[in-house]
Amino acid sequence: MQLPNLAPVPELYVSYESAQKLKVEAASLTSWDLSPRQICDLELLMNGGFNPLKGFLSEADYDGVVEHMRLADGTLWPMPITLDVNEKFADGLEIGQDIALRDQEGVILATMTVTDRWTPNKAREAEHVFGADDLAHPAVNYLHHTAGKIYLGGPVTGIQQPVHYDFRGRRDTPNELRALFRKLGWRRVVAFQTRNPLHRAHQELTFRAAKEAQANLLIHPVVGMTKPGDVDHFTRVRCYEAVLDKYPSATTTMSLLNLAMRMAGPREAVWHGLIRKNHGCTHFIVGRDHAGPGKNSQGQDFYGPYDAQELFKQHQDEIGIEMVDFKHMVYVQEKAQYYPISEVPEGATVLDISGTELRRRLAEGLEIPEWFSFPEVVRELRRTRPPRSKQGFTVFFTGFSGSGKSTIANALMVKLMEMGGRPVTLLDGDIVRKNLSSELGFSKEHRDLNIRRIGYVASEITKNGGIAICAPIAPYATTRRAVREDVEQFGAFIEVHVSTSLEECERRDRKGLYKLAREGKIKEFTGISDPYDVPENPELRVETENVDVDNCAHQVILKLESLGLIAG
Ligand code: PPS
Repeated sequence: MQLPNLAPVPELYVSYESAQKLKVEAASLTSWDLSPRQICDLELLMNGGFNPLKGFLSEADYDGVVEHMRLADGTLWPMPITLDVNEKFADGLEIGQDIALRDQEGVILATMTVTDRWTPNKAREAEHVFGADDLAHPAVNYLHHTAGKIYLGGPVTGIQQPVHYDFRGRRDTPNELRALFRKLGWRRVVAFQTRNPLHRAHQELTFRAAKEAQANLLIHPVVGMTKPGDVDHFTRVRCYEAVLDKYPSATTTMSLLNLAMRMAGPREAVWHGLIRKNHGCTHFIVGRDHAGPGKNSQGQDFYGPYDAQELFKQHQDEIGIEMVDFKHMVYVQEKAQYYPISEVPEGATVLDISGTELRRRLAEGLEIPEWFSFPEVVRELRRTRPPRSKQGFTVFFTGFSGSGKSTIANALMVKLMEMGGRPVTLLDGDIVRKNLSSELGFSKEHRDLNIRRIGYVASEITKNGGIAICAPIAPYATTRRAVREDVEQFGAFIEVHVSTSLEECERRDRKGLYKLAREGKIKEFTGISDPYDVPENPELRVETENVDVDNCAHQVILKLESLGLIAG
């Protein structure tokens, strides 16, 4: 293996003076507001992390990458880095036109000359790049549901780096890291890629990798976009900082990488290798199931456990970085020490805690032993992931007007307030319509907007550890599902169908609205002249016809207890 050439990698930025000029000129160009993923990609394009790419892929490069992992000129590149846009934006463009690329606040980060515009075959991209056109794969799901229909390609001219307000001192461009290694005299550097908190086993394996490669160690965690559901990067970086103290500072450093991962297993490993090569590293740790996306829709792993290592090995020379294979480390009780699983002494007691088991212990507030992790790391994780009985959640009642939703929701609120511990907010249908949604009517579009607003507020409350109780009619299953997805990013979502029949609601007619609806004096009335999708799998269905309100609210409390959301 050659020693690294620590000369700078080419960047796509123009000089400071040219950037100031270009920024003014670019203000009058047609501009595209970049998505969070595109901002990550653009940052690594501009700073040389994706060297040798000079911009978003052209159609010929894209085809080569998708089919053979190679750009049109034959250079190895495994991941399509494409600028996806919507049809409306693409239709307004001419080939050869310059466009401005803006971040989400509207700051112009770069310009791009559009040389290519095409409609990609997304199923083919999914099959080739991710191994299957299966929506259980997060990047395939993104491809079909988030990415725009049209791709634009062309060279990029960098004006400024995306702004980061967090952990600024820990972020380095490839050239900054190269300069650091030069300055420190680090000739051999092994990079460790991670999207998870580091525990003792990781420390052991990185120690071993550095020793094996006779290299210094770069802990290089991804803080851009990782797998949905991962521990957020703020928490992780606080955890990494705690662990960094346990490494000898003369041999180890940490830098944050603003990469948007795709969880593409083998192809991703090759991509990660190229990126680390650009950051001046000579060695790269590739693990079992590297960048694995989990199970497919058939319940099987997308990739074999060693596919990534094999593909990496095949292309190692071309990548220009040497693979150090990740050893699965386990704790041997009798020796009070970590060993690679293949070297465990015979008959010894092996201890291990899987990611799933760790999440369970955190969720239930159970012990996490010192042999497994560092107390500082566990403390950080517990702060972010309190046990379920201290997390926020949303109870979402749905049912016909007059079904009893508001009455049960009120009773539930009072019971939860009696228990104390978490703030409770009631977002009742009528109250929301007086405040949040006062300008809305009852068309499908307006109802959807109303429910999405309720969902947004509920998800914020849930995120911040509170209890949101919602009680709208919410007649459409798709909208309820969207709200569930919003909330479940942060905590539990309990859908309660108040299943009072339409006949009973109409018989009660507490507000006299059914009569008016029958007479045609209120239009689009749910159940009479507007549809209601009965929830198929709510967490709970409550009957109100022969059951009193207190009992209905109690059923919800029991459900919450059984889910561990309130202490029994
Ligand atoms: S929705 O569909 O979820 O946005 O409805 P929601 O915000 O819960 O509002 C329902 C309350 O508004 C009154 N109302 C109507 N309901 C249904 N259809 C029509 N056309 C309508 N017009 C007014 C009704 O009193 C509902 O209150 P609840 O509390 O559900 O009885």
